[in-house]
Amino acid sequence: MDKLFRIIDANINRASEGLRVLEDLARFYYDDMPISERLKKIRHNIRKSMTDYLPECLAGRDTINDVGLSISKKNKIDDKTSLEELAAANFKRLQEALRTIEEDLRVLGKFGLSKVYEEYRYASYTLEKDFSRVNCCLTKKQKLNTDLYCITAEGYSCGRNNIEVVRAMINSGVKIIQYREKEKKLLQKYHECLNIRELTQATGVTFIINDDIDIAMMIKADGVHIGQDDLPVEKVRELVGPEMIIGVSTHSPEQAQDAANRGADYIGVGPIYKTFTKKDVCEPVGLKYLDYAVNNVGIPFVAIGGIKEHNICEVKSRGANCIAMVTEIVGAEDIEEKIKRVKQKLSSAVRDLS
Ligand code: TZP
Ligand code: MG
Repeated sequence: MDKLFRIIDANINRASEGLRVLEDLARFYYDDMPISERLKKIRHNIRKSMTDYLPECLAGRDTINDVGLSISKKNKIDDKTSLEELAAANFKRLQEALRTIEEDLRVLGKFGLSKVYEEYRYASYTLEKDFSRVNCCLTKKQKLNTDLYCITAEGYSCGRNNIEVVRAMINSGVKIIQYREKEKKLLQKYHECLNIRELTQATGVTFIINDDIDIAMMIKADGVHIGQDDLPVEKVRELVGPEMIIGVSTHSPEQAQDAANRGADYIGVGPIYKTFTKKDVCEPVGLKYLDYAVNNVGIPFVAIGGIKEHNICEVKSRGANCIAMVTEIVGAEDIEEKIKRVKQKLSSAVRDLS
């Protein structure tokens, strides 16, 4: 029976090591202390609950004579190519180890303690789900982390089609593109989006679709952008799932908080200045709402509306990290030159803290 303690000892170590890997990912990579603390608590409890049997565990330990040691050293399936894989493998390691402990304790007649380890295993399933949410949020934040957000509008593109315009945007290093077309038929929009998805996928550009949730899902866009009169954010989330970015246009602090509470990943803040590009848009909300967003909105936001090369520094220096433009880019004589100048202005603008 003491050999069972050898198994239990190995699995306590296995579970603790798996937890440590996950804990450090949560703490140092995802900057998520609550998840890291929950993992740490389980790690401590897994050891603490076995304190009474520590002598038996140590007596059973015999690493040098472990017949499986050379196999696990050579094992190639342990190679991980992504953090998702690393996390998944360590949660599996943890759950398998807990299951083994649980079963062996039962054979040893320690039913109460076995139940305790069963509880840890259940807790680990919930933690795995919460952990994947954190990973998903970071991935989305990284996809939104850029200074210039370009939006299509063929009617303002001086005879160029959306695909040509998108190519120019990508060539100039734009990292987020939104497809926005109010007049076209669904089928035509679908084909254009399919084409743009290929171009953006190949170049690592984030692709967001305005209004058409169905197209966004079909072509596996990175996100959808909706307005105040569209479906509620939480209902859109039910449709698109946790990984897709949801952006919401907002025009007031109340709308901003509402969108964030409902689970939007970012909001549009505007119109900052007068714009004629959007048909049913409200009067400019000006820099006041922008100031509010800079100081009070906990999710990423994009300043939009009437922003041009000549006023972009004003918006940037108020603290807007990401700025959206439609006509200034798509209507430029030379789109690539325009983006280059706008990007230079954005990188030279300094934050005005007065
Ligand atoms: N949402 C708020 S203002 C606006 C949208 C889509 C239009 C912005 O267009 P432009 O040409 O950059 O002023
Ligand atoms: Mg809309």
